[in-house]
Amino acid sequence: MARALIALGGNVGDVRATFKKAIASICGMAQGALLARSSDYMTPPWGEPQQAKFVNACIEIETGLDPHALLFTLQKIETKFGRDRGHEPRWGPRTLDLDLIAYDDVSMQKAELTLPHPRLFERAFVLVPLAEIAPERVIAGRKVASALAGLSTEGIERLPDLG
Ligand code: PH2
Ligand code: MG
Ligand code: MG
Repeated sequence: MARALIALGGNVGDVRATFKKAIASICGMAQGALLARSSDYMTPPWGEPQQAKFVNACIEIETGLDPHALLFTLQKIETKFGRDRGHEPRWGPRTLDLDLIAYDDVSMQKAELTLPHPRLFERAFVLVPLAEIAPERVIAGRKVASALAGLSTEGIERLPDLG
């Protein structure tokens, strides 16, 4: 079994309800188990500021799938929850985005999949939830908590747990 870190994001619909169902789908479809789940965070939109705030979170799972099979599974789950990759602007609004951040210590650069995620260290909306569940994790030679210390977290708010 491998361990994978996955970032969740969305800003269309009831995103927190979508996350709950999507996490159950991920665990079912990835022959996996949920090892950790961060809180949900409200985050200012990055890339394209003229849109609703996002909700972001991170999870760690154990999975029997290889990286490509896991990526394909995450894309299927995005589609199931209303994502339409063919008809959406690059940094625009979406119901559900599932990004594979890291898979064990695998490093790969393929057109369809780069591991660890190449833009991880630019994005406080990924590092804040990630630091909640894996502050000591070293990814691409950098400790998550220290990578976060170098970024602005302005406007990022932890949301209270849903009952
Ligand atoms: N995802 C995007 C574009 N911008 N901004 C935040 N805060 N969080 C996201 O998950 C996000 C974004 C497109 O995938
Ligand atoms: Mg993303
Ligand atoms: Mg994505």
